Amino acid sequence: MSFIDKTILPGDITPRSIFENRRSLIRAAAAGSFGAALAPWFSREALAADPEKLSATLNTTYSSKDELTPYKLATTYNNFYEFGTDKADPAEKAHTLQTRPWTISIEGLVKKPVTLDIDALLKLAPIEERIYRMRCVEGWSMVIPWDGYSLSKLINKVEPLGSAKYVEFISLADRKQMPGVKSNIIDWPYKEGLRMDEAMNPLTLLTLGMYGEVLPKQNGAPVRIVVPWKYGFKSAKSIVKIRFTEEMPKTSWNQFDAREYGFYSNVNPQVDHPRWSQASERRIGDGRGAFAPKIKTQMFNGYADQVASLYAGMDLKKYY
Ligand SMILES: Nc1nc2c(c(=O)[nH]1)N[C@H]1C(S)=C(S)[C@@H](COP(=O)(O)O)O[C@H]1N2
Ligand SMILES: [Mo]
Repeated sequence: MSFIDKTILPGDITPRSIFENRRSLIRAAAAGSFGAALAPWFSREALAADPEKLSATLNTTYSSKDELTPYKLATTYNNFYEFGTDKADPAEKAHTLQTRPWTISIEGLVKKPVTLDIDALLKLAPIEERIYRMRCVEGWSMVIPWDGYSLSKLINKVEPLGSAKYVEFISLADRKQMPGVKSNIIDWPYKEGLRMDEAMNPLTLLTLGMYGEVLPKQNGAPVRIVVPWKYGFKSAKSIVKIRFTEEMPKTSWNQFDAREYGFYSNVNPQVDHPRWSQASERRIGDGRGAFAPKIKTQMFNGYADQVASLYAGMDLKKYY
């Protein structure tokens, strides 16, 4: 099982779940309201019984002016394979995730390895809100106000050694809390990684909340990474470990299929996924659901000014 079921024919670039959602969207359209098609758990109350507010200041320098994806869609249309492969699974099933107590250990090639608990992370630096465009490798995108601070602030505290060239992010994998971990679609735990300069880029966000509240479980509570110029799968959820390494770390999707999911995975409309084009995307929740027209995908997801220099001289067709 991949992000897109391999039974889809090469010419059919419609993500299966969008296709399946069409039925309910058609029903909603017929009923004249979106609300008519909502599942019982599709309510704010069911999603976050007591959402904890975060005080965050909007960072206008790094924020997109695009229209926000409605909270309900951003929290009910998710990829979080630890809770199943259907877009609706995480919102339905992630309630079993225990987000407190939670610690994250920072280890490997650093002078000051440390284990921090979630409250320490919340206090480590002032929380900013960043409105980022997020582009999934499957061809859909969202615009989400994330709350957190640059990962570089945490990295600087642990003082990486000169030999540290990469950073590895490791998600929780606990069968007792995460029903999807019983299946072996990928080699758990979910692992992702960045080159050191990518991890230090101010856009790379250590993320503790969204829409001014602590992260909902389905979005990777209590702490995740967000890397807006890369395909969504680089933004690992519910992380428990950050490791500094000399070698390029093996990542879950790259191990699953190296031809389809490279290490860099920068959003690039000129480099097609082996089974579909990446030239355009559908913005989830622009009011037209699955019928949203395709919009052109931008190089580095529109963040070229901030990140293109990281890849100067690299053949991005080779290093996809
Ligand atoms: N641990 C973990 N992190 C993950 C995933 C996952 O399955 N497991 N899915 C990725 C993918 S493919 C995307 S598009 C984003 C989705 O984040 P969102 O649900 O908050 O929008 O999370 C990424 N991080
Ligand atoms: Mo994704």
